[in-house]
Amino acid sequence: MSILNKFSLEGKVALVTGASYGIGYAIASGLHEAGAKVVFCDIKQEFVDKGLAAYAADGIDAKGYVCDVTDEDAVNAMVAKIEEEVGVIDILVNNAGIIKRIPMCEMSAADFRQVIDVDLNAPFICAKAVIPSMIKKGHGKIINICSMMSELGRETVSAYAAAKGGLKMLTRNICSEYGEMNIQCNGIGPGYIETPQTAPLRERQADGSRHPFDAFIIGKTPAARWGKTEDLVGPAVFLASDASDFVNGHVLYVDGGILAYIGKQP
Ligand code: NAP
Ligand code: GCO
Repeated sequence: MSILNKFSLEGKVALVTGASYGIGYAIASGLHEAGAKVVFCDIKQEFVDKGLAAYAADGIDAKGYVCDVTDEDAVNAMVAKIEEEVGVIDILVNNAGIIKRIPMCEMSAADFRQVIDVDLNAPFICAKAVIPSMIKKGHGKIINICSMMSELGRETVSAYAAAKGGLKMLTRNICSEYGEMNIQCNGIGPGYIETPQTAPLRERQADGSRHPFDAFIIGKTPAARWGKTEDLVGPAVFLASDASDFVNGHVLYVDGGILAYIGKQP
């Protein structure tokens, strides 16, 4: 097989969670361009409809399902429906995620649990739902969308950091348990990416100047810019394809160099 063919996703079925817009949308579009049949889910019908319209406008024949990824019965029902309507899922991208930026001592246990539920429990639920069919088929790729917060902490994101650190370890554990069955589970750790999730950190000040966090991130990133969702597409196609068949339990940080850098000298 030629090296370029190893990157092809022709004939594969890919499920990307929370992919009506943002990082999930870009990754799903890239997997489609590499040949995969794309299926996505979102928690609200309104967003599934918007997602379907956006994919159609980009010439992508995607299938969308309403599903709360924290609800195990709903996830199992969706996976069964996808297998029946589209085929066995070859590639799962656990992308759906939320963040609550609240100082830890002001955060309720209910808020903390909700972040853990969406960002950590849901990837477990979705992976568990697809692995049995992957084993029967003889291969599978699971990509968990991790974060800088899988490695680093910062004020106000205790629940998110706990969940994304846990997701890095869930990634290694899925690799450990199912590597022998030819399932590769890897993570992508995006740096700071321009999406609605990070919009509050980039809001312009009343005088038109940059948000202090925006300036801080540019100073912390050797690439000196925020990431674009397209920056994540090449790494996702690589980890979804046969080209990465001996890469397992790894988190590929796509961060413009943040984790390598101490930050700009004042
Ligand atoms: P986003 O713009 O907020 O999109 C997240 C998506 O997940 C939305 O479509 C959202 O749907 C969906 N979702 C949330 N809860 C869900 C649930 N229970 N069931 C199904 N879908 C659900 O976020 P993003 O910035 O694209 O981030 C995508 C992933 O990358 C997340 O895991 C995030 O933590 C991670 N990440 C982001 C960055 C960044 O800088 N943006 C960096 C590192 C990692 P609704 O809108 O309908 O709620
Ligand atoms: C924050 C951000 C981050 C990013 C991302 C970094 O408030 O610090 O939202 O958590 O979204 O996950 O990789």
